[in-house]
Amino acid sequence: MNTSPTMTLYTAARAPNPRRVLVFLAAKALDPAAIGLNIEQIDLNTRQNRQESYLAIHPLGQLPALVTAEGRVISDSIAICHYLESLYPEPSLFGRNTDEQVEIEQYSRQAELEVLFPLMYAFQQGHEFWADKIEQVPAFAPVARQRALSRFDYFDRRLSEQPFLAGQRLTVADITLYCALDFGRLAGLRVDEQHPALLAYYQRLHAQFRSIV
Ligand SMILES: N[C@@H](CCC(=O)N[C@@H](CS)C(=O)NCC(=O)O)C(=O)O
Repeated sequence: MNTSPTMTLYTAARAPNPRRVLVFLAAKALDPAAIGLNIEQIDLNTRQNRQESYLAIHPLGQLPALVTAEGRVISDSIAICHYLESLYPEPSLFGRNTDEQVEIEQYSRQAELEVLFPLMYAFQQGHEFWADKIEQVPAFAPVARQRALSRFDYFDRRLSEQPFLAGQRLTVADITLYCALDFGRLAGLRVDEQHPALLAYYQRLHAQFRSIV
């Protein structure tokens, strides 16, 4: 067992994109310490992500970022997940063949673009956490929330047909949708009984991943 950290993952508590990586690790049953992965918390509240020391790692000042054992910086959550999948291929969360990969990519992008990103905008534009950090346009928050909500019917239908977005097993697409739905609690949009299959799916994944923040 490797016990000395060789990689560093920069993360921020409760932020959905770094959480995607942490949930990805958990879904692969990878213990960060056991694989030599050091987890470093960056405080978004004190704008630690905008300090020179962090900007030297990720020039956009975003979380997550991974510094590999070779010193390479990977500065996007899904790119980091791809890298981790290359190191630890099983269970495959990106798909084992072209058919699976295409299906997973489609639902990953839809979960990200149609639910996660609108909820991130709703949070940034409407939540007091961001009030002293960016110039907010609060009227945009409900518009963005409505955009995410308008996609729930689509995902609810899909999940009434099978347990996971891309079929019978959990993939990276589910990790994105779960992290988005859970982040909805902060962004002011909760999935409820109007979308029973989506709600049951969220509760199932939440039971598994609620402690990963
Ligand atoms: N596409 C990027 C988005 C990263 C992102 O927007 N991260 C947020 C946290 S969830 C962040 O760092 N926000 C702080 C800021 O932009 O100042 C990824 O998935 O890694």
